[in-house]
Amino acid sequence: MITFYGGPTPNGRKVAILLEELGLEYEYRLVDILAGDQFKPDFLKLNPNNKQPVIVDPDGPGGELVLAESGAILWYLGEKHGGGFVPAEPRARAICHQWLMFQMSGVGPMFGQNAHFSFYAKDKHPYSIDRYANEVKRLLKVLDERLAQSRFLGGEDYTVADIATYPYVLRQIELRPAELANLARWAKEIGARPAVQRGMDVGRSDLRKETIEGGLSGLSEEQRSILFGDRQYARS
Ligand SMILES: N[C@@H](CCC(=O)N[C@@H](CS)C(=O)NCC(=O)O)C(=O)O
Repeated sequence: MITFYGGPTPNGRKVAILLEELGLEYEYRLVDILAGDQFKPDFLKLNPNNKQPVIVDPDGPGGELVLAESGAILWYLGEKHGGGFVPAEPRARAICHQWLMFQMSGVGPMFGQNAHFSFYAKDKHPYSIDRYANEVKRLLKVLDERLAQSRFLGGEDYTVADIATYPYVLRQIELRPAELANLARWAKEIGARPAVQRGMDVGRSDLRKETIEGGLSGLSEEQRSILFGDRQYARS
C-alpha cells in the first residue's frame, strides 16, 4: 500500500485528489509543517527538501520508490495507473505537461510568495506585496483565458494539470468570481467530482487555524522560526 505523507495544503491536496481519483489504497500520514515534522530525521530521509507531499510506493519500478514534488508524484501515479489523467496520445500529453509545469513553476511559487508577503510576513513591504499580488492576478488571467477556449487546461479531458491547479485557485475564485468566470465554471465541474471532494477532505481535521484557509489566526514565534526563520535555515 502507498504511504502518503501530506497535509491539508494545496500541494498535499493535489496528491490526495489523484489517489482518490485512481481509487488506490493508501495510508495518510500527516506532516504537520507548523510543528516542524518536516525536519524530523526520518522525514528528511524521504525528502531532504523538508516539504510534503511525499509518497512511498512499495511496488515502484525496481522496488520501493520514494517520491517528492507534487508534480512528479501526479505524473508518476497518473502514468502508472492509467485512467487518462496523464494522456497517452503524444499531443495531448505534451499540452497536459505544459499546464502541469505552468502550475509547478508559476502558480505554486507565485501564489506562495503572495501569501507570504501579504499575510504571513510581519514586515508589510509594499513593493513585495504588489509584486506577488500582480503576478497572481496575471497568472489567473492566463488560466481564465485558457479556460475560455478549452473545457480543461489540457484540452477536452480532465488531467493531472487540472488536479494540480484546482486546490490553488479556489480561494481566488471565491474572492472575484465575476473576473474569473471561466475558472469558476471549470472549478464547479471539477468540484462536483466525488473523488475531488474526498481528496479535499483528506486531513481536513488537521487544518490549522494559523493558515489562510484555517482563518489566519496569526503565527507564533516558534511557527515563524520553523517556516521562515532559524529552524528553516538551520542547515544553511
Ligand atoms: N514544489 C513542492 C512544494 C511543496 C511545498 O511547498 N510544501 C509545503 C506545504 S504546501 C511544505 O511542506 N512546507 C514546509 C516547509 O517549507 O518547511 C511540491 O510541489 O511538492
